[in-house]
Amino acid sequence: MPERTCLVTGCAGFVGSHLAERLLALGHVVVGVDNFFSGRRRNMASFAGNPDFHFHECSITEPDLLPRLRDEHPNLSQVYHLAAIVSVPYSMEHEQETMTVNWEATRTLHDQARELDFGKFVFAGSAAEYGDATALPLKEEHATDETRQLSPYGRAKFLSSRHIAEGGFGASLRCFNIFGPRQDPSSPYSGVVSIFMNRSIAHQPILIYGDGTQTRDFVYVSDVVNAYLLAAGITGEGQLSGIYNVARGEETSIVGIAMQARAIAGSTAPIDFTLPRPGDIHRSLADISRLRAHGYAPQVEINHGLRQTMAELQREAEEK
Ligand code: UD2
Repeated sequence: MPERTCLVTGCAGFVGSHLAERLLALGHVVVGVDNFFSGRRRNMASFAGNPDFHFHECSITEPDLLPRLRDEHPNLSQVYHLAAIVSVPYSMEHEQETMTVNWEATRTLHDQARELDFGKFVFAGSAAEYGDATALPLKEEHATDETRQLSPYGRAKFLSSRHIAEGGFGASLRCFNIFGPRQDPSSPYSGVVSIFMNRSIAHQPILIYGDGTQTRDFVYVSDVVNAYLLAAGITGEGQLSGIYNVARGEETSIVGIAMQARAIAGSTAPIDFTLPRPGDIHRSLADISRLRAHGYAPQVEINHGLRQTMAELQREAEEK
């Protein structure tokens, strides 16, 4: 079954590891690539020993990566491209490196996939592509050439999504605030959910930047994996083409997340407030009707997702 061999770049990352795990569970052969820049080996623990999983520790900037992998895995015919420099603040300080990894390598992979007649290409876009666009809910067409992206990260993701859409081959998934197990809570730039959960488990105070009324459109990682499968045509009606928002289509305030995290962990530690984080947007909300029209429906409520995340963090804490 030649069409069942997939490349997942960033397979040791937060979302990439969940996607690889699901593809394997569905009977696919997965060729995984990661250079552990931000990915973690332990994210792959549940599938690293699976005989259908073939791991390559290398960078996506390797010029002939796809032809080399195709030589080694002749049935390789699908690409899920998630590997990237994922930190926005890091991208501000390393602009050239971010453009090389997040934009130029994406363009090369996409062009090579087309030249090699791959059947599917799905890319991890980002809400950061909307930059300073303020009209809510955000629709895919709100990110244009005139949009001012606020970071090299956002710019590189925008250029990549546009390249894929204009090429008419494959889909870019513009994911909003993803949360769930395996999101690294240990860096100051980690997602807010993993930070709040981690602190609540440890009965430590939560620190909110600003007054906590800022909102985000949070989406649980398994719903994001569902979106990848839909975009690739593994579920639904066939490979999608173009750009699609992936979110729940709901706003949740940061103080709301803090309260839920404390309640789920049984923490009585205080919530502290400090100055807003420079460059923070106040509200974020996606219009997800374009993907909904293809059958996408987010399944996991925020509170349930928070409980799942908490359970996993507690398991990890007990293992240490
Ligand atoms: C998200 C993405 C980022 C980029 C950006 C584009 C994540 C982790 N980051 O940044 O990569 O795509 O969207 O818009 O998905 N906060 C606190 N206390 C903390 C940590 C965060 O109050 O300890 C606040 C923070 O100031 C912000 C909100 O929580 O208002 C969400 O922060 P975030 O870093 O999780 O995500 P965001 O939306 O800023």
